[in-house]
Amino acid sequence: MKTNEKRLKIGISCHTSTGGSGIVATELGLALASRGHEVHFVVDNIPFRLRDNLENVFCHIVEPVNYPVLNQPPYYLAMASRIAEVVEEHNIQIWHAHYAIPHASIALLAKEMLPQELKFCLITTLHGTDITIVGADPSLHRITKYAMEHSCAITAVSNWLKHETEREFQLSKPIYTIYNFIDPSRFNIKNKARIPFIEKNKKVVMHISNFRAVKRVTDVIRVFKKISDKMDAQLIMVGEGPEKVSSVGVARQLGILNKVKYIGNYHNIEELLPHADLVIQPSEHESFGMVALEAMASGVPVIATKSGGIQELIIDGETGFLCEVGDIETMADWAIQVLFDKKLQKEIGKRSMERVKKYFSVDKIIPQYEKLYINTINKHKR
Ligand code: GMT
Repeated sequence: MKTNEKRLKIGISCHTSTGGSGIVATELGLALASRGHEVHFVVDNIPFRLRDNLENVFCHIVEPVNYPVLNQPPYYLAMASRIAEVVEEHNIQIWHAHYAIPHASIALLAKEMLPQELKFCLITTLHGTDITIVGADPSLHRITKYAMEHSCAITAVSNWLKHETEREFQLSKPIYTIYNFIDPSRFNIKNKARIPFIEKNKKVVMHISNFRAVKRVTDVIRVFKKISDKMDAQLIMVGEGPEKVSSVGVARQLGILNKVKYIGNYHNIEELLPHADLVIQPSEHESFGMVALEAMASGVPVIATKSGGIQELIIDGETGFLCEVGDIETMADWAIQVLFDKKLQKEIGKRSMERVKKYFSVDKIIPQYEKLYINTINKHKR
């Protein structure tokens, strides 16, 4: 089947908790649906950011059987079955798997189960830790490579991730870079809603993540200690994850726990971000840095690290600051400078918003996915 059709039927599988890959997959689905495509999610739960009840968005929840003989409910197999059913029922042309593990291999299994005339085109989007940590692990290296080799097209969220994947897996096919995106109009909030835990007359420093080791959340606390030695400030820690305990421990040790608020996951991040004077994301590496993008879209300066694809987003000194991983001193110096200098804070915020609009807005990125879908369908005719 050749297609010039404007309206595509697209399936999406992704992680549904607060990670960046699930957020990107959900926002992509919503944006595609609002451009008239029919979008079917097959997932374990309603995705974290699935906010609108759009006419052409469908969410199929996988419910694996739970039987005592099985030591775990066979979720991955149930998901493959569900994808095959959804493709058959709705005649889906493209399946878009987000985060190689396990979604690309699950989709391949679903494809294997379908008759020739229903075999869909599998697009796999690599998000970062699926390659750098999980897929690179010896236990999963082979299946990750297999899933990528058998995808009809592969995308990565930055050139850095594309090159890392090429280096680690030596694939025989190209990887296309398609950056993370946001809708700038959602982030350009003029009237800030009052938020009870944001204290007036204090500088507000924020960190947002899933508190995994790669996020180096204790560095955030150490930088904040230096900030709070110089000015009246509060630190808002947004998210949940395994390193939260150690960050609380460091804040207690440094005697600043009363200035740090842990608010857990927060749904309307676009309402929260405008209250921040600064966002600190000191990750070991970020393949793109979705949080930094959202902060920039809100006009908030970001301090991040010179590591990974985030260097394709932030121009050091112009639209934020990039420091060496673990360099608490330099991060604190920039933080203090930008927090004291309202003019600098504003200039960086303004340039950041412009950069986001120009290169990372929904209008710039979604057509790149649409083009890839259509080219892939035309290349892999059913
Ligand atoms: O940040 C995480 O560890 C979660 C991870 C995910 O897959 O959910 O985020 C990755 O994907 C995001 C969306 O493409 C990127 O913006 C993040 O930079 C990336 N995280 C890392 O590379 C550590």
